[in-house]
Amino acid sequence: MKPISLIQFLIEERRAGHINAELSLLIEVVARACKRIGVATGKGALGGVLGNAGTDNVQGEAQKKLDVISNEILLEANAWGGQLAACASEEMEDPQPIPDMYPKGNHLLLFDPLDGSSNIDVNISVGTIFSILRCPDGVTEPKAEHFLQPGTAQLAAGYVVYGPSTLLVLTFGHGSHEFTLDREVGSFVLTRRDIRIPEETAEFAINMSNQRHWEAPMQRYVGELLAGRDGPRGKDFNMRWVASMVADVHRILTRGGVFFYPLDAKLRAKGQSGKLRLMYEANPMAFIVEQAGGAASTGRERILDLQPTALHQRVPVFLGSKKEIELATHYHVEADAAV
Ligand code: P6P
Repeated sequence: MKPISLIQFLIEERRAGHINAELSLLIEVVARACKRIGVATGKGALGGVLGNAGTDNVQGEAQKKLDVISNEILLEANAWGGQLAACASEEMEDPQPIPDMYPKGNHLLLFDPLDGSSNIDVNISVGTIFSILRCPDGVTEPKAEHFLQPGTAQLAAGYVVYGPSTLLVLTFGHGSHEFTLDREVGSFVLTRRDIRIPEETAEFAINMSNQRHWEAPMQRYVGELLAGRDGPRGKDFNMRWVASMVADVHRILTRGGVFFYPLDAKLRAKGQSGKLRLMYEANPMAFIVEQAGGAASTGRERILDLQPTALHQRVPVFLGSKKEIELATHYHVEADAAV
């Protein structure tokens, strides 16, 4: 059977009552903007856009030129469509309102325009992560507090990974689905419907260089994986760490696995409650992973249940194959209870 395009898929989902016309159109606009981001990142050195922009983002991190370009592409693409009331981005301190000359809609869009951008200059896959919320009724000038909704309130979430192929993974609460960009035609084509993450795995992703800073339950859990078949788990584990969340998460959605960015003593010393951001990294990825049969926690509680307190707040992230996330979370909860 001929594979269907993103647009046809969205129309079918509208007929099924899983999505409304405004949200469907918003997803198409974001997907189209991501195609443009893919073109910009794909030019590499030829595009004159590698390297640092010479500015820092709200996180105090040096911005890559492509961070700024990707952010602009998403803002421009979403300004005139009429589906949004405002946007929020990792690259901007405050939400960006829709310009007055355009109609406003009932949605809020949050994004990390180019996650993993430190990998661009070494030609490793990077990606865009986005989350869509409903704008509270009667709010015409959304402020940061209007974005502070728990992950369970997300209407849709997705990422685009700019790798050997450009892939969009999308959920709006009825499974997680993968689309591959047909670069000759310029459209996303459905390549995996209703992705399922295996509940078991033998592959984990974590930045091992932080091991000495981890909390005891994290040391215990990873120590058991490293002990392999001679240890309590009775099997050998493999390790991957791309240092590009979108690439690591996509591998997990493709063949299972677990991803950890735990809170550790190094982050605590900086006064941070994690490395990754809740609103536009952890929440959208948690929604996608749960819809694919996986699990996502902070090591102590379900990510999607968290009540956000700040637009750029950071959280620990454990996500992937359900049984492993449940075990790692159990070790942390058990350790807390023993205190
Ligand atoms: P580290 C990229 O900067 C990022 O936000 C995620 O994409 C990635 O998983 C993580 O940070 C990598 O962090 O400390 O290993 O460089």
